[in-house]
Formats: sequence, C-alpha cells, structure tokens
Amino acid sequence: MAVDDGNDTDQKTRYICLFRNRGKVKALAEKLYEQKCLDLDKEFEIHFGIAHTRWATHGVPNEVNSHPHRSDKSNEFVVVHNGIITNYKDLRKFLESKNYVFESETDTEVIPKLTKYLYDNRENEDIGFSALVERVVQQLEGAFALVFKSRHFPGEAVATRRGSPLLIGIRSKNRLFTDQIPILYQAHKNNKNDPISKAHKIEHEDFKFPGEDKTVEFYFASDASAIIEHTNKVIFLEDDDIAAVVDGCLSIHRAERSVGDSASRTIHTLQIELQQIMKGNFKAFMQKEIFEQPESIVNTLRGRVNFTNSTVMLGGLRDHVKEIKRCRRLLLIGCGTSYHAAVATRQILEELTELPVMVELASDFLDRSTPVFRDDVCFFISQSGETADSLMALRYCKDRGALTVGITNTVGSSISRETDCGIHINAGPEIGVASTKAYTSQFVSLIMFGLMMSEDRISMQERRKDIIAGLQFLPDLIKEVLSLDEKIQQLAQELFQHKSLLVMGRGYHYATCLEGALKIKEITYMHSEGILAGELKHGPLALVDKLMPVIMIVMKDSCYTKCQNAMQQVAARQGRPIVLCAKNDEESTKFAYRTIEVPHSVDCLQGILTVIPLQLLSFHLAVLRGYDVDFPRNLAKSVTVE
Ligand code: G6Q
Repeated sequence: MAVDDGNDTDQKTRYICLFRNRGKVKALAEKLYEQKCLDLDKEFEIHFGIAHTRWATHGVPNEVNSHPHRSDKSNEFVVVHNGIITNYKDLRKFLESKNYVFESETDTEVIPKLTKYLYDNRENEDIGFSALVERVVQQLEGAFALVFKSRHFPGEAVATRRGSPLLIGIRSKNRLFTDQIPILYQAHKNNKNDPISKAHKIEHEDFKFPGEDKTVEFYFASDASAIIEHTNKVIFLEDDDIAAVVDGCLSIHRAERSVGDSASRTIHTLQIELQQIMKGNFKAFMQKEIFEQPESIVNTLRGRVNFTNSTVMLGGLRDHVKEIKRCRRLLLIGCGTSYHAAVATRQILEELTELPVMVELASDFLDRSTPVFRDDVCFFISQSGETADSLMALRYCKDRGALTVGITNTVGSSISRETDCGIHINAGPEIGVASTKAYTSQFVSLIMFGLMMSEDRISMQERRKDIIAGLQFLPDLIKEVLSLDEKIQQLAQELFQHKSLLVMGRGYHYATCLEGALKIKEITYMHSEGILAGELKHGPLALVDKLMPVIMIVMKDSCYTKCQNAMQQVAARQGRPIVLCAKNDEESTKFAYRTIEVPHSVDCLQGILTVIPLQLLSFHLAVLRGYDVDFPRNLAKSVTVE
C-alpha cells in the first residue's frame, strides 16, 4: 500500500490516505497492511489506504492497540482516529452487551464496532456511507478526526472531525476547476439510489485533464506538513463536516446549516515549501529549526516593523487596537513552550501597555473556571493552533464575551480560525516536537504587540526606539550565539551522564529557565527544573552540592546584583555554577565553573539570546544520550487531546 509516496502508483490511480507524521507512517502502514489485510480497492482504479501514528492515550503502544481498528475479523468497517473518545466506556459496555468482542484497550475501537452495529440495525437498506458515519458521530463525545473504510462501500472514503484537526490535500497535474466546494446539507439523503448532485463534487472531469491523464489524489491528514511534499492545495474541514470520496469524487456534507455558517469550503494554496520541511544537512529537524532562527525572526518582523520611523503595524490587529486599549486586562493563555513565551514577555507588556497582564496555563485556567469578562482581551498562544486545552480555553473566553486574539504559526488552524483577530508568527513549519523557533517568534510577536500598543505614549518613545533598534540587530546577534555551538557541545560532553540539571535565573530570564528545563527534560529525559533565583532560599538551595550541575543566567539588567548574590550562595555550597552571562562580564565569571557568554541586547529581548544556548545544549545532550531528538517518547507535536 502506497501511503506517503505519490510516485509509485500507475497513472490512472487515485488514492486516499490519512497520516499525521511523515516518515514513520509509511513503514507503519505497510506493517498494518500485512497484519490487518486492508484491501486496496481495485474498482474504479481506486487505491485507498489508511494509517495513523497513534499517541497512546488508552492502552500501551503495541500492535493490537495500533490503528486502524476494526469492527470484526473480516474488517467490515475499519477506522483511524486522532483524538480521544470520552464516552468510550459506556459505548463499549453497550456493544459488549450486544456480543461484540473487543481486541484492544483503545477508546477508538468502539467506533468501527458501533458503525457495524448501526449498519446491521439500519432501518433503510439503502443507507449511504456518509449518512452512516453521521449517525455514528452523533453518539461520540470527545475530540476526533476520523477516516472510515468499509467492505460494504468499496472505493469510498468518509472522514469527519470534531475538535481535532483534519484537512484534505488535493493533488492533480491539472488546474483545479474550482476553489470552492459547496456544502451539502442533506447527508441523510446520501443513499445508493440518490447520488450526490454533480455540482457539489470535485470530479476528475472538473480538473480538465487532457487526454488519458485523469489522476487525482486526495489525502486526509491532521497537519499540512504531512502532505506538502505531494500537494499544496488543501481544504481545512470544520467541526462536524463529513467529507466523502465516492467513485473518486469529493463532496462535503453537514447535517444542518446554522446562522453564520459558510456555505462552502475553500481550497487554499499553501505557501509552505517542501524544502522547509526537509532536514537538509542537519541531524534532526530540531537542530535545523534552532539554526533557522536568524531567518525565522526576520520573517516574523517582515512588513510589520518600520525601522526608519520606529513604528509597528500588525495587520491582523489593526482594526482592534482601539478596543484592546480600552480593555480591563490582558490574559495570555497557552501550554508548554507557548506558555513560556507569555511568561517571557509579561513584564515588557505590563510596562508598554500599562495594563494588568495575567499569564495562564490553559489547563489550569479551565480547571479553575477563571472569571473572564467582556472587557478582557484573551491571547491564545499556540504553535500548532490545535492544542486541545488552549482551544477549549478560547471557546470558554468567547462564550464570556471577551475579545480573543490568536498568536499561531499555522494558517487555517482551529485557533487562528476561531479567534476574533491575531498575529501569524511566520516562523515557518516546525517539525521537531521540541519547539524552538516558534518560541522565539512568539516572543517577538508579543513584543511587537506591546510596541504597537504604546505608539502614542510620549513617555515611552525612547524605550520603544531602543527595543525597535534591538529587534533590527537581533538576527545578527542570534547568529553570534549560534556560533557557540561547538563550545556548548563540549559542555554537553561533561554533563550528559548526570541525572539532573537545574536552571536558575530571575526577571526577564525566569522564562528562559522554564523553557530551557522543558527542552532538557523532554528530549534528554534528564530531570531538569527551571528555578526562580528569588526562591532559592525557600527550598531549592537544599538540592545544591558539588555534584549537582546548576546553570545560572546572570545578565546585566535590573536583576544583575540579585543574580550575583544567588550565584555566590550556590558557590558557597560547593556548587559549580555554569554561568550564562553577557560578553566580557568579568564579575560573573569569577564564581563560574564554566561560562557561556552571549552578546548584549535590550533587556526585554535578551531572553531570546539566553534561550538559544539551552536549546543547543538540550539537543547535544539528547544526541549524546542516544535519543531520537525529533520524536521524544510519549510526546506528540500537536496535543489535540486534553
Ligand atoms: C515543547 C512542546 C510543547 C508545546 C505545547 C503547546 O517543546 O512543543 O510544550 O509548546 O504542547 O503546543 P502549541 O504551541 O502547539 O499549542
């Protein structure tokens, strides 16, 4: 079964697949094909394969729990699923009471079995595949992107989503006839005797193929980077859309039309280049992405900052600036690295906007049912734009009437579509699970927002000018930091056998400590903790001895003296601080066991220059410890489950 290689099919073949993670999927799909005997549909010269790299939410990662899951041993219905079914226990109990025997520990397996149950108990002989799927998803709770295949409907693929991302890539050698696919609101009428109207389908004739060449391929995937090597034409499905490919023709259905719903789905042309998602000469995507930061920062700034007259214009926020200036407070909400970008910029946003700024982890924000008001402005920071907790927090804030702003790296993502306005960070595709260039671009985007908000404040003009000049020099300074790579690799040689690594700092660099420690723990599996140096005496000092490596960030800003005090306290306990400081800071290097010296920038931008050595260090530590840097155990790039 060809899954991610469009070149090995014959000319008139169409094929349809679902995959999330390039590379690993092809091998996985081939294995599953052998084991679970997924047939290739020969009718209409259609090839259709489904596969999925699963993130083990229910049940350990093994062959039985791997996708696709099936209704029964003869594969009447098979399904791949990205997401989580929260009511699977009830469904499983019900199906077991109907004598269905489950093979796996997954939540997903209830879906094909429920499909078979509804099919076997259909009241109408002529029920179509998409109508059947519509009935199945009515019974499901949770988040899902699903692709179905069935022996009863040869040559047909049905896909749907709710809460998890799903897009359709379309590849044809010929120009597409239309860039809008109208929605059909009569999925229930899709039975075998009531074919879908031709006007509502993409058919091979619509592509105006010359002569014999009628090849068209549809790809179902969670993320555009999975399919970009085959096509840049994509449709982003909305929640509850049901897409069907029947006899090689695509149609999109919905049960009903609500007020404000668009009547069609657009075929977008993505700007991602294949080269952007190739590793090139780098050992890992993460390494490549760390080294891309001089360019990704330029791309984030491009067209937005005027360095001559020190102005900033964020097109996506232009119409909302007045409203934002009148707000009661700013809430910055995200998870993991994206949350750290909020922590990193909170102080400068408070200074530039003179507004209270709350930073919130999306999951905790929801757990607390945090009060949100109509005059709040809520920012959702997310590389993928699909993180389940951030998305739910967004819906929570929208329901309470707050203005919602997206800071995302993914065009067409749920967060970018569902927010009122936003900033696209333009960092380019980020493939490595450990986020690097997205962090620095989120950081810069939030600073640009602060600059735009403070444009008419006389008292802030000098400060603004300094920051804007700092932004201009940033790409060159990043290059300088990247040139420390060899030195950092040598440091990694000394540290890679340790069990634990502490990262301490304060003020603007507390976020660097959190982010550096996150990078280290997620890809090296070492214990690592980001510690606010002001808290040292309140507990963490007990961890310090001559064996514990401690990275200390000491920059020449308002916290300089306090950081030096912390360093002396560590040295007094025979600790051996590895000091990350500004170039030529002789005072700080006195107590240091090792030093990493970075160039100086404006205080609020310095965090970009201090985080990069820690990104590099975590990369080298992981390589030395023999781990797969881009695919750390137990983690996924896009966390679409709670
Ligand atoms: C870190 C990870 C992770 C990520 C969160 C949020 O290296 O990539 O912490 O930042 O899972 O993801 P989004 O930014 O896509 O919402």
